Amino acid sequence: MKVKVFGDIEGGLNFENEANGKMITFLDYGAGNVRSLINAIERLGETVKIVSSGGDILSAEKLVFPGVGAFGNMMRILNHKNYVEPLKTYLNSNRPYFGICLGLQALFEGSEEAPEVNGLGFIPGLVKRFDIDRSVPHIGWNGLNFKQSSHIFTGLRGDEKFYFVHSYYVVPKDPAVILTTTDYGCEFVSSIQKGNILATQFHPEKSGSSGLRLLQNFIEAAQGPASLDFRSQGTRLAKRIIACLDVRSNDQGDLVVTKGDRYDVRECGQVRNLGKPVELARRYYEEGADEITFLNITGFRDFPLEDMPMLEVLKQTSRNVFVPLTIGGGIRDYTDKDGRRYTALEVAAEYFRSGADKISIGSDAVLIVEDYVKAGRKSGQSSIEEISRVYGNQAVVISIDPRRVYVNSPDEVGHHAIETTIPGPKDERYCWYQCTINGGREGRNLDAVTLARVCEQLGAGEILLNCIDRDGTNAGFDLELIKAVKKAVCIPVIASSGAGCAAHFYEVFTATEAEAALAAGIFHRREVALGDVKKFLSGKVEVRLCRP
Ligand code: 1PR
Repeated sequence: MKVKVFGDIEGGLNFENEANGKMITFLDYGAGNVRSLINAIERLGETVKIVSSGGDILSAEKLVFPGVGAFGNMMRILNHKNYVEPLKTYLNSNRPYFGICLGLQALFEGSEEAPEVNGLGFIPGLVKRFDIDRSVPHIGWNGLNFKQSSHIFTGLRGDEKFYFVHSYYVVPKDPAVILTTTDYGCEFVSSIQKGNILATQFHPEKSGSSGLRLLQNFIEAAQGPASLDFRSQGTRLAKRIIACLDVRSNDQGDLVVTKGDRYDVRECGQVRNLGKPVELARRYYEEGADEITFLNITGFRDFPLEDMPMLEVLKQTSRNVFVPLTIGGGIRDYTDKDGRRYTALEVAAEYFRSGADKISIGSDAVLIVEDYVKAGRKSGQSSIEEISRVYGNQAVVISIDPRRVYVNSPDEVGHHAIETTIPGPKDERYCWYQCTINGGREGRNLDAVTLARVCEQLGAGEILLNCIDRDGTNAGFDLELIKAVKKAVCIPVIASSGAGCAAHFYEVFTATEAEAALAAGIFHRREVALGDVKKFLSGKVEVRLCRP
């Protein structure tokens, strides 16, 4: 470790330097997961110094500015901390700068996301929202069309993919600054360079070994060949393969990865133990997982901020795993035994600080939507609204745990019912998908389609669509459920539950428009390796293949 955490100032991480030598100055304005980027830089052997005053910016040798969250919030904090003028001075001095995501957007004059706030104005142009016939946010692994050469591409092949997560993109007035573009419903600018000022819309710290290489090139000012293809061939967003780790304490008190059969995780009375969370996450990263999801499956009855091992799992995982991490379980308002009230936002903040890129909300989302349906309007204060306001929509995933309820006619219930090709036990031809809470223990009077639709309106950025009927069965994904939910929302949908072989992934990606597919049991039991799923899909479906 080159840095030591000793506190927490205004929501940001505060680090004390322990070593001299090469120093990367790091601008953390206190939103989202910056731990991963610090871990990535340390992994490359560097020391990180966190900016705590405008003077730190002015004296920096190399400045890295990661941005997560919302443009307006970011600029307000930069203004409040008096960082804007030092940043402008630093940029004008042409010293090395690496901006990531909002750290790219901040360089521009302003953004449609917050028209009332000025950007740094270093690069003439604006930031615009995607207006495309595709799911927004643009989430996942996409490629680069190279417009010019740069030392940051040294050693990279031309066809590698990087992790994007954003709803806005930059439009520079001067095309000479464009390094790469990416295609997603339109061709947008995915990285820029002006002298020593570099910035990417994608997240190198979340882009596996390709991203680490790019960061290393920036840090070392690398010189050397890159096998780049300057013919613009177009890029495609990859379908994501996600490994899911359901985590809980077993009867001996050890935190284990478990796996249910239709949500029942016990076998002969004992909680199934399929491995250790940190080790398994690392294995899946090395096998090529595009994301890792941890679900604290007893979070509904425990309080996550007292569940330090889970936070520790995230911290340890983010040291070695450089793809996005999602964490779910217990994200809701909570009052502890001493009567202190914690908001869901505070719980989420702790997860982000510990290394999560996204949080997923299960039970609380159902209760929020029930209230919304009853009141006929938004409260403006739900966990979904509050967390997405501070950390951005892309950081909020809704985990749905539905089960089929069969009916003879769609008019029999006031829910979104579908005609099904899998008839019910009494030969019923219709079903609706009932939402459940508390790990499937309690069914509610709400259907999954309505839940997904309302959560999108409240600010959720993605749907993790489980299915209790298929969970742990190896029978394949519930395609009818996925199609019904996908049709109702514009945000990405992760298909989950039931994967039993590589062909099931092909099926879900060709029969539905799901952007990602998640599996647990087949990977934990080593029935199919994650890398083999990718190999099977390669050439048939766009996937990210890892660097050897
Ligand atoms: O309600 O906000 O506290 O969140 C709790 C979270 O824990 C929810 O996301 C809920 O889905 C999850 N959860 C609760 N109980 C269980 C359980 O299994 N008893 N796990 C549970 C849900 C479902 C999937 C699973 C896929 C793939 N696990 O995530 O990984 O079904 O499995 P497969 O490939 O083996 O078929 P809150």
